[in-house]
Amino acid sequence: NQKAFIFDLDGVIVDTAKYHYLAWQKIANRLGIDFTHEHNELLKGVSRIRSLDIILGLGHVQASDEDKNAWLTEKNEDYLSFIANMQADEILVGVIEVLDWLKKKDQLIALGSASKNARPILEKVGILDYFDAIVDGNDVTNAKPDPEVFLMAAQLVGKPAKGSIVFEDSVAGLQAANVAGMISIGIGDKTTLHEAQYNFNDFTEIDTEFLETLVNK
Ligand code: G16
Ligand code: MG
Repeated sequence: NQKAFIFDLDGVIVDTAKYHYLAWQKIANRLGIDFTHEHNELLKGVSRIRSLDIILGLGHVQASDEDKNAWLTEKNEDYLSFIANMQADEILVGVIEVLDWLKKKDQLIALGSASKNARPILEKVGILDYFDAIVDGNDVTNAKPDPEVFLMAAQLVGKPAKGSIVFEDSVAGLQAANVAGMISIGIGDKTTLHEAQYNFNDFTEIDTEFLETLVNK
């Protein structure tokens, strides 16, 4: 048996949410918008442009397209400087063990991320070669919770949606996986991620016995 195992990036493979937060906070603060860690939860799995709209909405700030474009560019430049020196030690716990097991069992591994910076991040942390397919924010037209990103990933590795597995840390991402008819696995807080079919706090809680059942489903 061979299945497509599709991984989200931010919050699943690496903890880049903190860098997104720092970059957005700088812009929010300048505009006098209070942008807390709780607010940052709203941006998980959400595209860059939609993230800015959410932040501006929090502060009831109206802006021209010109201003918005300038802020989007600034945010990404700051984000790029934060991720510039990322290394393997920023891979979240248990991820490598799961990737290694899947490779050993000849399973298909794909990335399904909203980020336009996904490839350079995988490269920096040294795990690009594990992936049989990568679908990121540059490839899709419809952002999560639209299932496009995951459907494209399964298609690229030649597997049907049914039986494909998605690891996600965001509500929007889990909704996308469920709409796609895939097996959704929430990584993180179970209460927030109650729409997942299975929940784990992190990858150290996922044992090979469970992975084996997914392969044989
Ligand atoms: C990620 C993050 C989001 C971020 C989005 C776009 O998605 O969770 O917070 O806004 O990518 O990132 P970028 O600005 O780098 O294109 P995912 O799907 O990997 O969790
Ligand atoms: Mg994520």
